Amino acid sequence: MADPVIITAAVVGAEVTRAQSPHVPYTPAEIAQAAVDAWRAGAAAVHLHARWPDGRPSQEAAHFREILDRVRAAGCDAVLQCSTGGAVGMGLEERLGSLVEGAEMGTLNLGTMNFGDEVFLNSRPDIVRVAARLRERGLVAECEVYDAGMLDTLRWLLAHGHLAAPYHVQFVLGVPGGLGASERNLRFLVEGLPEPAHWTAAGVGRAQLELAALALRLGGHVRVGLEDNLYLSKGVLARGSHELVARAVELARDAGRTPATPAEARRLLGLAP
Ligand code: KMH
Ligand code: ZN
Repeated sequence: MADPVIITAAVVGAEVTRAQSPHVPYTPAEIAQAAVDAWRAGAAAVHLHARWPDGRPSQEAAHFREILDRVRAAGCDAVLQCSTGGAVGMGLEERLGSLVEGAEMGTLNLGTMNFGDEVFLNSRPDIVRVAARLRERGLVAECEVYDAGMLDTLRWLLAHGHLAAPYHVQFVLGVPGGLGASERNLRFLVEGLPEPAHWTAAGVGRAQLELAALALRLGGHVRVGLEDNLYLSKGVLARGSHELVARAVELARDAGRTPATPAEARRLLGLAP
């Protein structure tokens, strides 16, 4: 019997804009509302970025604090995961501004890569620094893997004591510059995971729901939401990440998997109850 599936909602990233979809949340209030809506639709965890009110990416602690406070004030008990990736071009200390009180997980991006037409910088010393900060704050690392070699970096971190269980692996496939979102690629990555092998898959763009269906079949967890994909189906914009979460819930049921509650997600992720 496969584990319950943790559905993570990535409600806004650093790249999508209101010019692409009017449903992209910007202010802390809008982002918090998107997170709560996604939780109500069945997400057990939310992956969070922040924006300035004009839409520019922000890693300001004050923005993250406001988002987390609003989410909890709404009675939402979803697992709260803050991005340390931020946006391409940000400095490392700026990126770490997101790790505020109340966060439970933080992302750990496992390598430098082309990210569209830009370069997402994550040198090995910087990765070690982020891992140390997560450990100091008592946060579980969500290891973001965009390409196959990043799994070797994961193994290196583990072998050198920079990272230890509990940690979680997030395969983000389909970023232009990273590994494509194909079944062959996901199977290859899953086979290469070190133990304990807890993983989620996120497909970028139109691959999102297809990759979610595949991850469900392979026993993994899924991430959906506007950070990675704006469309519910061809030409139909999702009116929020909650619509994509609702679709992921249907796909889970079709695959014979039960959506995890936040309490179940915390148990699976090794987080405090
Ligand atoms: N915005 C991307 C450059 C993360 O959240 O840690 C990085 C990102 C990863 O979104
Ligand atoms: Zn992100």
